[in-house]
Amino acid sequence: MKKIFLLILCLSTMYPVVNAGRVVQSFNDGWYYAACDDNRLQEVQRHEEGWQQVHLPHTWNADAYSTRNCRRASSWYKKEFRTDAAQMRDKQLYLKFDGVNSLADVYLNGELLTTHKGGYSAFTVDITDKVRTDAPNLLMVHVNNQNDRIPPLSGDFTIFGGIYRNVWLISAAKQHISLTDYASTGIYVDLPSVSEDRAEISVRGTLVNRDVRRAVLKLDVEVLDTDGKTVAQSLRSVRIDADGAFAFEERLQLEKPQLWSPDSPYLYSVKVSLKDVRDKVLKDETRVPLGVRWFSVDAQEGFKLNGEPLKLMGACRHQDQMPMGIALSDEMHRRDMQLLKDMGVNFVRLAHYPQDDAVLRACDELGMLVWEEIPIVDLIALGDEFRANATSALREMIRQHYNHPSVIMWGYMNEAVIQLQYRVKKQRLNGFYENTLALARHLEETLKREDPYRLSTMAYHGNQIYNKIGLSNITDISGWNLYQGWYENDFKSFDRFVDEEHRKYPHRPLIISEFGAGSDPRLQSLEPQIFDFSMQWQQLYLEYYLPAIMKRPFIVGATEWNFIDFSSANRQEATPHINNKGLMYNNRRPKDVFYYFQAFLRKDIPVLHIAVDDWKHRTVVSDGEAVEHPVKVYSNLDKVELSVNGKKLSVQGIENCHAGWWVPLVVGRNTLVASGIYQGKKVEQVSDIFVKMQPRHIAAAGSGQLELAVNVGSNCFFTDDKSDLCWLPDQAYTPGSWGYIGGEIFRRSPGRIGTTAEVKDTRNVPLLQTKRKGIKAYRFDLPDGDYEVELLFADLNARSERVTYDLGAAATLDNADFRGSVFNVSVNGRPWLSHFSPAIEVGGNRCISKKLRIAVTGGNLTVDFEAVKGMTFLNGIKIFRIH
Ligand code: GCB
Repeated sequence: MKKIFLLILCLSTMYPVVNAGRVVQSFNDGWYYAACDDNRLQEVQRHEEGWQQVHLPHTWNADAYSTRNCRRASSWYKKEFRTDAAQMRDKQLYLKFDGVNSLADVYLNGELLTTHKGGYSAFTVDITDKVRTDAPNLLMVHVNNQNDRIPPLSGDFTIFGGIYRNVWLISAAKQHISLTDYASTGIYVDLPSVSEDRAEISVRGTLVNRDVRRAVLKLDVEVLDTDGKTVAQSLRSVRIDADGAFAFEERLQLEKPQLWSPDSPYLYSVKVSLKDVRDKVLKDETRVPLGVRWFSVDAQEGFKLNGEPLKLMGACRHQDQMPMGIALSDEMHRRDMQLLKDMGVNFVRLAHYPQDDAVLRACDELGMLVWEEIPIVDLIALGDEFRANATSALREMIRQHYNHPSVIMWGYMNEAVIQLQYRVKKQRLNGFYENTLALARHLEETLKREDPYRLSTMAYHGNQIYNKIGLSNITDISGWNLYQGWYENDFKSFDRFVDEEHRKYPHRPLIISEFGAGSDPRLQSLEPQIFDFSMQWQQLYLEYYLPAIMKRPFIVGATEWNFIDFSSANRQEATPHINNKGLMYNNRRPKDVFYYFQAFLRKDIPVLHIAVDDWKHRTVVSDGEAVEHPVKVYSNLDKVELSVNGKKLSVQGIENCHAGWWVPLVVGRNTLVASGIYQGKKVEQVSDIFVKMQPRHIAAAGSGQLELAVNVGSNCFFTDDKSDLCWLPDQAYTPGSWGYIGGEIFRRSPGRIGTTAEVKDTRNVPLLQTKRKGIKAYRFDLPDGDYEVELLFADLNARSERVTYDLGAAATLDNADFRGSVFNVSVNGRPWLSHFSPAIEVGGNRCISKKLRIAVTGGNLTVDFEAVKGMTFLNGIKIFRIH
């Protein structure tokens, strides 16, 4: 034993394994950031002040979650670093930026080395000839997230600025695999012919020699299996001239390959290494993943992977997380893909831009098929510059993610003409359509030239314009973003739309690239309505869509919008700055409906979920009698039994992955147990809900504690998530109880309650977004005593700015433009607010609360409203018993 060890030691000193190959180091530490909107390097260099030390990844827009005015401007990053002469000997040095949003000028020691346009792909800079070895180097990066020539020009997501992905320092030997080919790996693996029996593998790439001498190298291309065993290999010598490049293509074969699929994501790797022929020194080596699979798409039969039909079912994914915006770590990206996989999807649309390589790598490993796209969203700019930037974004995406077997389709436009109707005069529309078409044709051509093996796609909004102008004729697959039953119409219009589309264009493969509905856990409803943001409407919507998609074989696949609640600084609605169509909250806590997807998509595990996580704390209205509340279970079992507080309710068959029970509830904790059988074994889930009782007939309820709040003009319970106070859905007054008298529900547009406009000065935005207009009175029949009554108002009609700058109520009232309301309010016949105008007092779309303490003697508390100008209205009312 000892002898063998000695021998190995001797051999290894005689023939040392020399590795002069590349070293890739993170370059994320020791940066400084300044929010300085000045693009002149010298000026900025002079500033000593205002620099803040940061660690990458970094964004300066973490405030996008709380304001629509987040910073779209320039900022600077700087970092000092040292290199010594020995380190640099025979080396090339590169910086690789994985993502800088949106424009980056990179300066080293005062010299501009490169400008990169586009915020969602990587770029590399060769700094070899510019680094100093005798003094510290100063790297400065000017970043701008506002540019009208770089896609996206528009879009429902925040354009977070910053160096928000990793930066790497790469040191390579003079002879190496190209690192500057659009920041790709420099290697492209194709499968020109592939079957279960044999895979023909082509490995292309470019080798560079940055030396002053000609190089003679051994190029070794190997295919390794998961155990690291070489299963195919090609070896050859190459000569590269001084300061030259060499393009190679090697062909290898694999017999009886293990195929890659969502169920069995077997990954080979392709290892490419370069050695000096004479001294055997390893000059460079890199590995890229290889998944052996083939796929096709057909308008009638849908998608096939490895010859087998596979319905593509998944979700779209934006990349932000509160509070770090889009500056996510690799672990967070991977976690998201794992969550998607856990939910059971086989397909993800990376919308609306190329995402971190960690995402793609995770998809390869987990077996998730990918649609990736560049960010041409809603609008395109005329002119060559936009076209050039879009083209390079496409080329970068394709080259950088070429070797990920998970990717099956590249996209390049989302709802490309949706903004034109608002922004462009009718007579100029055709010109814009022509321009969009020309760009699409150019990008399609570029895409196919770059990658003849993948499918092309784009997403349209549910409008015939794409068919009319011919945009839907260009790609291999048509993507439709369809929101029937959310933004418009009803669920059934979805069926009509897709059936009609398929009838008219039977040869076009069709994907539902988006479908979704918003939800806010503070809003719950026993009578959910379209666009009310209640959790229940989102559930109904998705419970309709999944089977409708599944039962149509011509629908190739579908991606729900969106996997997470995501940041969209300009969005208003119930949760301003957040698009809340997620199946998960932004912190990645699943909404109940996540489990509907899981039950629908997974058959390999039992799914049994009592859908009460989003509504754990309930307030029910009762005069002491037993109250039954709806409880739903999401499951993939055949039948499920539910019990509450130890009492069995019933066994119900599961249809469309859910069943519902009316559950008798008691005040306080209620323990629910769901159980069923999966593959002969019992499965069970336990959940609690907590109940508070609110009397219907307050007068008869005696003189106990009383706090009753009403979400006036709404069908929803609204729970203030900071105080847990529940504002009950509105109701008409009936004697002995409480409710409104007169008026009607306010609708900003027909069919939808309330408004989507943001209401300021409140955390409880949706409570203020609904109201009752033309209201005559609000009445509570209650025991005598001392009460506090609170009224909530927000004038949702007034033009806020003009009103706030008016100098006096009288002036405003006379102003013809003033659309706000003015009214008188009295309580139990006593005048309270005279000529009251919420808009004059605080401005339109702002919350104003009025409280009054009053002794009630006649058995009721009645608030009367009388219009002076415009209409009376009320958004919320609360009474609280003091004594
Ligand atoms: C769409 C867009 C997407 C939006 C989504 C929505 O059609 O493609 O970017 O976020 O609708 O939620 O309205």
